[in-house]
Amino acid sequence: DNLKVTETIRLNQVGFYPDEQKLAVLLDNEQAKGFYLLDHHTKEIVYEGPISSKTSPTLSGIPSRIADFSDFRQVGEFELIINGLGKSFPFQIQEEVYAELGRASLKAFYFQRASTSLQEKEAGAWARQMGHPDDEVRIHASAVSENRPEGTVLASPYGWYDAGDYNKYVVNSGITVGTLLSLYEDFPAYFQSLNLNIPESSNPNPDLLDEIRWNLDWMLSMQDPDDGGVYHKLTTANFEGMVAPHEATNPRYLVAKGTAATLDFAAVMAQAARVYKVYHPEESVRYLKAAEKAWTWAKKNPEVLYQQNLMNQSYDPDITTGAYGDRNLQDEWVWAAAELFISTHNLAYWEQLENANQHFVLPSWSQVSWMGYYSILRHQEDLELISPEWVSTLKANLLAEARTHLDHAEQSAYHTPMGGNIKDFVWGSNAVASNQGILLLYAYQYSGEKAFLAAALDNLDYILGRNAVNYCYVTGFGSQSPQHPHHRLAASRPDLPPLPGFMVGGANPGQQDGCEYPSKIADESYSDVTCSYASNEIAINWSAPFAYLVNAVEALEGK
Ligand code: 9MR
Repeated sequence: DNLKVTETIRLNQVGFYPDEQKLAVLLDNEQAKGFYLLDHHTKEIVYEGPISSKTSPTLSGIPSRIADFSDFRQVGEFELIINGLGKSFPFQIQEEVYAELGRASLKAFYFQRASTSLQEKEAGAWARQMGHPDDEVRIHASAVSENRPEGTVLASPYGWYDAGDYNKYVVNSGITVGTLLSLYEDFPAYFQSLNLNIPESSNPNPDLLDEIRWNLDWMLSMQDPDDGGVYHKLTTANFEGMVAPHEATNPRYLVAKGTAATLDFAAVMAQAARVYKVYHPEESVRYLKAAEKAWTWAKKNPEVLYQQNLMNQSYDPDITTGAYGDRNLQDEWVWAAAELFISTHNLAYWEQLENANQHFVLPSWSQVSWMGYYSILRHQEDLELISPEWVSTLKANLLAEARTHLDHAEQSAYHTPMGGNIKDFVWGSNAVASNQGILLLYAYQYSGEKAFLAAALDNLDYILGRNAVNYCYVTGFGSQSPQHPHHRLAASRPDLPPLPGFMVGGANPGQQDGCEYPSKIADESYSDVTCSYASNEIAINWSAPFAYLVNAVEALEGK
């Protein structure tokens, strides 16, 4: 019992399914040959196994070896011991081992709600006053039009705070909502009974759909009803201090309409139109009209890029918050056309898709073509109009890309697809790991090959602790998780633990925040300090793919 936890053993700090792969990684130059598992409560030895003889170096050059206990299927709580080194963090082996994590990852969106107070019944210790009513938002000089001249004040309430900051950005909201609606469309049965304990939980509709509506309602108000164009963002001129929502009261503005925001809006509204048809038929009609109107605006304004620095030179006030300034909109056209085509079967949208680039590109806020392609594959049976060759090219591209990730897992020090390419370590790298996981789950479902499911779980293991920093990157879960996320809701309540269920951005050698980091190595570039917005912020577009991965795995595995 006097064994100390050792930093040399890295594993998923939450746990494993009884019937799936279970790996730990040992980082050490020594000669340990074997490991054993202890029951965390009785301290009995329940399993013994060898450590692999094969080593592969980490990015910092330490040899890593694998302890594989996949064939240990007993449920309970355990720790892994290596004689002479110490023990691992404790972990569970259970059916539904990620059920609570899955709910928390979605409840996180409720915590991000703008324009409302949170009550103790739902928010517990994190109950808070109403902030950002957004009932009087000013039109920014970059957004004035004939129908909305200078001095216009509008209401644009609700929505989720984007991230650690309190602004609301359509482009980033777009991929977030698209990812969550896709989660629902892929596993509708799972969400019929999933209770998130939100204010709408007592109504008969799935809580996930109620939560998403909070943001859809806001997005609708970002469209100019006269011409269908969509404003890029609703924001203060500059980032506010690390204060509570009700203390962040600087004026907020609707900023410039743009084609990226308008197409992302069109995609999301078209998808929402079909998802909400049964639950909210009238809203569904509204969503589709909004989507079509946005498309029409985009057709007339196909290349209006959001260029924050250039365009604000002559504007007052200057806007310095998140830019989400995409320079290439080909993928936004694909996503919008795909969702509109699926929801309407109108051939005009198919024409936009027919000759589009079908190469696989991992989704991110600026790369959304595969948001559309995933949807087409999901609905392929209802779309007789499409040529079978076109669909099989898509599927082949998806599977080929997924296979490269199997190779990456084989070769990498942590046995994870994540990090197989050094370029995976961007700002928000944990969302890269999550989105790779989503790709791998699709590959599993389209091929039936279990290796893809195992690789998706490898990336989940990465996020939950089998990584170069020994962190479970999700607040409130695991033995060592972020304590100081760059998150105004958390930083303004230093008396409380961080709000739970949020995955932070993760390792990012760019280190653009200039904070102190423990290392310059790509996968070690993580710093658990409030200062570090480039590695330790939370964001809705990272929460969404993480929530997809965890909940999809539960939906597929759950008994
Ligand atoms: O996630 C965004 C990342 O891809 C960009 O490199 C970075 C710098 O522009 O911005 C990130 O998004 C931030 C946004 O601009 C403002 N809210 C917080 C977001 C997460 O850090």
